[in-house]
Amino acid sequence: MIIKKFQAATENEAIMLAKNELGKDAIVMNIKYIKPKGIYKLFKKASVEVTAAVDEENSYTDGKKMLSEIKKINDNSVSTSAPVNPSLAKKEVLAVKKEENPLFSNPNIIIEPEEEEKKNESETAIEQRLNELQYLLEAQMKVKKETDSLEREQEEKTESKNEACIKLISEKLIQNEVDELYAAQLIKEIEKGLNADASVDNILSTVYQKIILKIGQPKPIEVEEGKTKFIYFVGSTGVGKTTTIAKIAASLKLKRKAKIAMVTSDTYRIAAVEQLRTYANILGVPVKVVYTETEMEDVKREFTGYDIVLIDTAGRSHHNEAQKEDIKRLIEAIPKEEREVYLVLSATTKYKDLLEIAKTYEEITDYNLIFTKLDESDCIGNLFNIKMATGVPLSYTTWGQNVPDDIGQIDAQNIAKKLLGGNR
Ligand SMILES: Nc1nc2c(ncn2[C@@H]2O[C@H](COP(=O)(O)OP(=O)(O)O)[C@@H](O)[C@H]2O)c(=O)[nH]1
Ligand SMILES: [Mg+2]
Repeated sequence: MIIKKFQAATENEAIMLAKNELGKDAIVMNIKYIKPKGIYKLFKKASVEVTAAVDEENSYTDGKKMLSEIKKINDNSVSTSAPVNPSLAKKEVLAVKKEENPLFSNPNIIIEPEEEEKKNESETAIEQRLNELQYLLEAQMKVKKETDSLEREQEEKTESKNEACIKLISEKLIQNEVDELYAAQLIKEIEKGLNADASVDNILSTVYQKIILKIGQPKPIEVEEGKTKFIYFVGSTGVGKTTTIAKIAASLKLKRKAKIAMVTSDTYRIAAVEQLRTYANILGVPVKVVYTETEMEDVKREFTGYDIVLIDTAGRSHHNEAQKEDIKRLIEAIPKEEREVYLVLSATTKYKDLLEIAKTYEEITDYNLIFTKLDESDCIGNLFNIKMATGVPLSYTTWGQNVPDDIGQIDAQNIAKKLLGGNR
């Protein structure tokens, strides 16, 4: 028996989702109406959660074969006869083409994107914390009001109530490592539009919405028909460039059916070339090693007709001028309109260093940002700080070593909730 929950705006939509995924034999076991609580009442609609079940034999249609083997490639210990956990079939699956690579035609190989489930769990936790913050703010405001002198003018009182609430929100942002400068900037911008008698709900949701606007829409890698895009990944050694390339390649290939090739210029360590080659082999995509920028001509010729060429680079020192020139030449070997650059930054790096790296790469090229290792850092204030400092588009975040699961497009709502909702 497979039991799964589906959420949608209406009961019918949720049942349709269940039938689409679990097949026509799915049985609805429970229907729950979910009303958003606390601050979420303001900007979230009520939804319906349907719990549906189906017998295992009926669960997935042909072609929805799965691939879990890829998860082991971080260890470089891939084997086509890896043991299989049948319970993984409970999860959502990705359709995989049975071509190019023997792994893809192995019916025993399972892919298990648990992302959604994990995200839901962590979102509930964040929502709880955000509600806690709201209650805390309200409680503190109440105490303040009670201790205010009765003789004071009403107008003065409401003004100081807003100020006190804003101060607490600002403290929360700073506690989550938002730079004081940007916290102050954010507050200044929202203060102007607030009524003197704004509720705590109202102030909190205004800040929340402002943060979302500041973070902006994600800028992911898009496949454009009839065009080969050359995507460079730059950044310091160990931040997760190669792993991120593997995650993106898997996602573009499996979900978007894109024709992918890989290139590495990280020839300083044999292990680095081998790491990329392993991922490329598993995904069944070609890989080419380049030693100088002149070889990018061969890359262009060889990969004509491909959708996306993902280019791994060596993590060079951003202090070293000669190395900066190397990377600049490599990038400029591809015309501007055919290339994109993604600067990979780790959430575990100190803000001062992140800022310096971001500024150095600004001198080399235009870029988009990827933040890795969110799982290793409690505070994501740095992500917000770097966005505010550079103004460049944010694209992806990664939160673990698992290929291909632990990556997603920047989720502004989630980040705003984390910035406001505490860091436990
Ligand atoms: N915890 C965690 N580890 C990661 C993440 N991304 C990559 N790593 C690990 O960081 C290490 C360096 O990654 P790698 O891709 O080789 O970095 P590169 O030198 O920039 O290419 C490896 O052990 C990866 O598994 C992430 O999002 N979270
Ligand atoms: Mg690497």
